[in-house]
Amino acid sequence: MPDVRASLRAQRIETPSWAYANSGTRFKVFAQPGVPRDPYEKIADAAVVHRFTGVAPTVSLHIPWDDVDDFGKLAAFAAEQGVTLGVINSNTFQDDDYKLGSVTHPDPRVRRKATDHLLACVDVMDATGSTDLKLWFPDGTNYPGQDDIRSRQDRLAAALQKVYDRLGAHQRMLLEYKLFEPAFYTTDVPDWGTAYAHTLELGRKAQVVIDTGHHAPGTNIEFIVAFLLRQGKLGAFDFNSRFYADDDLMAGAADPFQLFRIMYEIVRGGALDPASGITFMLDQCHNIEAKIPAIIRSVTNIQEATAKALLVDPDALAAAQQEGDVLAANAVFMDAFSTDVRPLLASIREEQGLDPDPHGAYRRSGYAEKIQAERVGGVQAGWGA
Ligand code: RM4
Ligand code: MN
Repeated sequence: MPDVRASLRAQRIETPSWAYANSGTRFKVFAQPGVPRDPYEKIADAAVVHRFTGVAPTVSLHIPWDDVDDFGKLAAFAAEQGVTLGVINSNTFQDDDYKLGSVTHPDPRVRRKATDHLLACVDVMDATGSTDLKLWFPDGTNYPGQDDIRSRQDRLAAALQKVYDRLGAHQRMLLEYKLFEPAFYTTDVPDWGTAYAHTLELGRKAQVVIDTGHHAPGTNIEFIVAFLLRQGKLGAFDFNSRFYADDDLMAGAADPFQLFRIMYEIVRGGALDPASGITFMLDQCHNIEAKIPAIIRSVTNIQEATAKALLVDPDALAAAQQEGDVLAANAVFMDAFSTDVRPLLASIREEQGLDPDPHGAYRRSGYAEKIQAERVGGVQAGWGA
C-alpha cells in the first residue's frame, strides 16, 4: 500500500498565469473586477492559491502574454511571494503571419519567425530558471489540398530539431497535441502518436504533454497515460474539463471518474512523486466564474482524485486480476472511487498548518475584495495582453 498521506503531502500542481486573467469564448471575453493587470499581479494571485492549498508552488507563464523586460526580477518577485516560475509556454497563434501555420507554414520567413520565438522562449527559461518549454502549435489546414501534409511534417521536424538543439542540459521540450481547432481539416500534431513519434526522433529531452481536453469524445485518456509512462515519454499534463471539445473548464468538474482513472495510472506508474519529472499543470480559463476560487477548486478536485487513486488496494486488485475475477477487480476500483476523501485531505492540511477548508479560508480572507478595491485603472490582462 503506498503511503497515502506522504504522497498527498508531496503532490505538486502548477497553475497557469492565464487562468487568472480575463478570458472568454470566440464570441466574447468577459471582464471581471480585480483581475491582474500584469504578470506580477498574476503571480501574486497564484501565490494566494498556493497559500491556501499548499500544493501549488509553481506558475506557468505564456510568452508573450507574460513578457516583461526583466525575467530575473519577475522570478525574484515570485520567490518573495512564495512561488517559483514553472513551464514556459510559447504562443504562435496570435499573429497575422500565422494564418496558414507557424512552424509548418509554407513560407520559410514565417517558419523562421515562429522558430525564433521558440528560441526566445528558451532564453526566457534561462532567465527564470524554468526547465520546461511547452509547445502547442495551432498549425494545420482547413481544406483538402490546401497544403502538403507530408511537407508540413518535415517542416515541423526541422523546427523542433532546431529548438531541441538549443536546450540546456537540464531543460526539456514538452510537445502538446490537439485533435482540431483552430484548424479543422488537418492538424499537424493532432494526437499522442504524432507527438510521441516526433519526441522519440528528437531524443531524451523531448516528451509529450497530455492536455485532457484535446481528444475526441470517448478517447480512453488513461490508456495514453499508461502507454506514455511505460515508454518514459510522458512529460506533463494540462488538466481541464470538457463536455464537448476544448472547453477548458475546471479540472475534475465534468468527469471526476475520468480524472480518478487518470490519476490511478499515474500512481500505478510511480509518477506522482515530483522526482518522477512529470509536471502536473492546469490549463483552463474561467469565463463566467470567479477565477481564484475556481483554481482552488480545480486543485482540490485533483487532490481528491489522487487520494482516491492512492486508496486502490494494489494487493486486492492484483489478486482479483490474477484470478480473472472481473467483478471483484472492478469493485476494488469502485470502492476507492466511492470513498469520501475530503476528511483525509482536511486532516493532512491541518497537519501542515493550513486551513482544512481552502475554499472557505479563501472566501474569509478578504483577498477578493482587496484586489477589487486595489486593482482599479490600467488595462486588465487577457488574451492578447
Ligand atoms: C491551447 C493549448 C495550450 C495553451 C493555449 C492557451 O489550446 O491547450 O496548452 O497554452 O491553448
Ligand atoms: Mn494545453
